[in-house]
Amino acid sequence: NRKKPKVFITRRLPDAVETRMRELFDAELNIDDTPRTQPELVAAMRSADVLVPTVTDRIDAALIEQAGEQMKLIANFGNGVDNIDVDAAQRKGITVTNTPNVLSEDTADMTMALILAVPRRLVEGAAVLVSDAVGWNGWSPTWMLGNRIGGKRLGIIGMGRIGTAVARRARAFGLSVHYHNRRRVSPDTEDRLEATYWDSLDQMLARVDIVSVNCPSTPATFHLLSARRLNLMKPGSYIVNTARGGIIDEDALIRSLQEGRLSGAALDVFEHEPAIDKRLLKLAAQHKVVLLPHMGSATVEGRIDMGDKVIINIRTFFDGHRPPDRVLPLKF
Ligand code: 8YV
Repeated sequence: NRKKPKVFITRRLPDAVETRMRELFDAELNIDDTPRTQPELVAAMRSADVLVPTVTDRIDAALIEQAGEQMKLIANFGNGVDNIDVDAAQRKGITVTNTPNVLSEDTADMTMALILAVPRRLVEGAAVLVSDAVGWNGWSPTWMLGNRIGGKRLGIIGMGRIGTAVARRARAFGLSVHYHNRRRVSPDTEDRLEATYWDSLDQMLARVDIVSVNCPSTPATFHLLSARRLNLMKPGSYIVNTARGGIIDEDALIRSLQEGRLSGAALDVFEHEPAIDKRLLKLAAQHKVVLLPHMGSATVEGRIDMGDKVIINIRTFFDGHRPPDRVLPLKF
């Protein structure tokens, strides 16, 4: 009977996941869900065998350096690993895993909702009926007109699992799919999605009507949508971001929106999350942007699936095998 691994979980997880974690591991939960402080994380790195962080925990090189001998695995509860210094972990002999696949469809659903949100004035329309304060005088042929989605060109940045799921949905809505990616996807996938590959992001940006950001946040994608690139976009075009805030130069985006060069944006993620730039709130009040508080993958089913993945990664690792969702340091 082996000793159960000591697993330190930084945030509250769904009940079913926590119950299973407690059965299988010597699990330290975070019942009141207050984000762990840096000293608490240091203590965990020094005493636990496994750390289960989320997007809200910064697991940087300085923290990883302080890990004790027994710390073997950082099993991220999340797909994106931009919160973890994977290189530093590898140097220290610590394995890193994430939770891919299980959240792609939910994130793509939310991306599709955001693709529709500004052009079809979804939030603006709903706001009319949210209280008696605004009031509705009734339908008219020119009431609340938005813009048609069908027939427009969608440019997807990052054609991985989530990008592909977005492309499938977009096709069903009559959008044509264009994409930019480090690598071209297989000819089969391109055929299935009737997707056009752009080796040059600059050229794609100049030709599409809607841009959807679906790539990981890495040093190479930081401010990928820079002021210069935002300027290349067609006047009146529209940006959706369900990936990470820092991929877009948020200050430059705000200026383009204020100056009316871009017609709108729908953002689920922000550069300085959870702080939101006040200028974005003002643009939201004017219905030029729709803002969501990082909800892309937030479904009950998805969170349980993510928890199951974390558990499988931990169990496989302690059974002496390579965990299914091992993350390797990025190569450029
Ligand atoms: C979660 C996400 O909100 O997985 C990701 O990369 O952004 C979302 O699924 C969060 O990361 C959970 O840690």
